[in-house]
Amino acid sequence: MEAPLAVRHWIADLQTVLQPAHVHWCDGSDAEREALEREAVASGVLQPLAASLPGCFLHRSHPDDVARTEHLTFICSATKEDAGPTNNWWAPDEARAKLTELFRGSMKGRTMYVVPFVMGPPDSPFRKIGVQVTDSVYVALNMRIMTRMGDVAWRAWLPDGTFTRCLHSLGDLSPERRYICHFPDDNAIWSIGSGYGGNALLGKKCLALRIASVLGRDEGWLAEHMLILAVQPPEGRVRYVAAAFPSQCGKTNLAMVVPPPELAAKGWKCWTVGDDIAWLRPGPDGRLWAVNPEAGFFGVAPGTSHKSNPSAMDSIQRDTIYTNVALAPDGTPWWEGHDSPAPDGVLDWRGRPWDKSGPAAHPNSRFTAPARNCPTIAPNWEAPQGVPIDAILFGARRPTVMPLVNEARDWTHGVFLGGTLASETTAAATGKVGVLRQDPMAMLPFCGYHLGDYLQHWLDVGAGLTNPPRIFGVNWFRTDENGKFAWPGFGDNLRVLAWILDRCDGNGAGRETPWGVVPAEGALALEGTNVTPATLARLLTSDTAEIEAEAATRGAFLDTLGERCPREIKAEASRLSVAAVAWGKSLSPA
Ligand code: GTP
Ligand code: SPV
Ligand code: MN
Repeated sequence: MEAPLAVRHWIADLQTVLQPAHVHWCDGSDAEREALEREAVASGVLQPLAASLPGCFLHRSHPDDVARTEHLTFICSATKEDAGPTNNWWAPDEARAKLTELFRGSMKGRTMYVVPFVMGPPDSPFRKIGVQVTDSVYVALNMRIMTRMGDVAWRAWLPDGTFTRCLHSLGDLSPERRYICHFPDDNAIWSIGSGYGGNALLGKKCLALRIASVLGRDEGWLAEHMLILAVQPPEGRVRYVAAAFPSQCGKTNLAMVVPPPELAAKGWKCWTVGDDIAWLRPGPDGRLWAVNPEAGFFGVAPGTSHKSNPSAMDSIQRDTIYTNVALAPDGTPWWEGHDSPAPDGVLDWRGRPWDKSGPAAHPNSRFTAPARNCPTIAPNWEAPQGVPIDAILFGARRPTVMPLVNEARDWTHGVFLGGTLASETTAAATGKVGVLRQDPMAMLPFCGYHLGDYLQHWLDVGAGLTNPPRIFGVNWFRTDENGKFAWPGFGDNLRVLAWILDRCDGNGAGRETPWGVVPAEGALALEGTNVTPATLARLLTSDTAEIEAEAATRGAFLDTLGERCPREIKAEASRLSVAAVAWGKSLSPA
């Protein structure tokens, strides 16, 4: 099928700048996939894996190109104020001039792949269209898994002809000449110098979050860094939960949660709708409806095993691209936290015999697998209108302070809790790991405009909902006195979801704290775990002084947003510290 004229003109213009040796228009067919895979194997970009893993390949990225680079990511809005204090801003003209220099001739001797794609189900009224130009066959093959790629995009072309122009080149892969630039006013993304993940698969964080968040602001919806999960309590109807956790904080795992034996025996069931991004819209019924814009999982490999995430393990047995994992001599991938210990003779993520001086697999090594491979994919995961959300969760890595679960008083309180979320940094982005930072709604690296406006937009969307989801905080990462995780996590997180859904129904016993309501004693089912009621009580408690300090930190963060931070949200920070003091007094009768 022929591309629309606007696309053909754009590509012709790009050809003169990029000067590729060949142009390949991707159609998305199986024959094309096989041809691209052969090409990638011949050039050493991909390595076929064991015959027991049909259609699976290993890719080793450049060792300086293994994660998102937030300091090289820019929002090029008309003014710095539009990008806000949390984004790197670059004046659009300057950014374009600098990058044009780098793009000029960058595809000499290379093939330029034109990758049309749809974000969202192609028959969804909420879909968005992108066209990515790239000189990376790895990126083209990943986009084929992560999006609906090929001629389908021409068939799903929007009536008004809008599409996101996504320009990508590996350049020379030097971090010195790496820039990931977003032009929200032009609906365009320019990325050069990286072939990895969110830097290079432009449909994902660049389009579906940074650009889409701006489209959502203008069109009345929300683009969020959230998983979407379907849960059916015994004899109940199917409920839907959306959860925002920062990168590497458990979205894929919760999206694929498997009920622990005790809950499975009672009849609990779960299905996956999405594992990383949700587009949320108010529906005509006054509820919030969620669509997963992606078609695959770009999941964290380390820690993934049949024990922790059997659904993910089943999803990655075929048609999967593994990036920066270790390689066993039998041609199967390996990583820390895999089912079995490291086999003898394993090659590390750089392809060298593993000398055990560091991890064998890179901590941000990943698998790219089609969502349809997932045994727990929800039958309605591609529903054009999405699924109606009952509960929104905000969660993060917090060894202390934040309770295992807490229920926000109301939408505004929930927007405050989510909007001032803090978490320890992880290997998903370059930089130090384990540093506590404010990551509002898990969107710090992904919101394409001023965060104060973003919080206001959340309030506005909430005000338009007659039946809004309830909002909760969760924290799977509290540690005990030995620094070990005190909550078993993974499948057992469904125990927390069970209480959350009970609360949504007006049931579930709770007790008031400054964080909102937490489960009352005995309200959270523990049989089958080794968690004692005393441990649970500790998981649900925060020290008064800690809460006060947390309120101050959150308030100070909101101050950095300046005038654009909604007053109601700032007031919540003061309210939290007052509540902490009052609560402390009520606990110590002296
Ligand atoms: P991104 O793809 O970067 O957005 O990450 P994500 O939010 O999908 O995180 P993911 O589910 O891949 O988990 C990241 C890491 O956290 C993995 O190493 C998991 O094993 C670990 N993890 C996930 N859920 C839990 C949990 O409930 N408890 C504990 N202790 N660890 C968890
Ligand atoms: C994340 O960092 O949140 C990811 C991986 O999901 S990436 O695609 O690199 O953004
Ligand atoms: Mn993510």
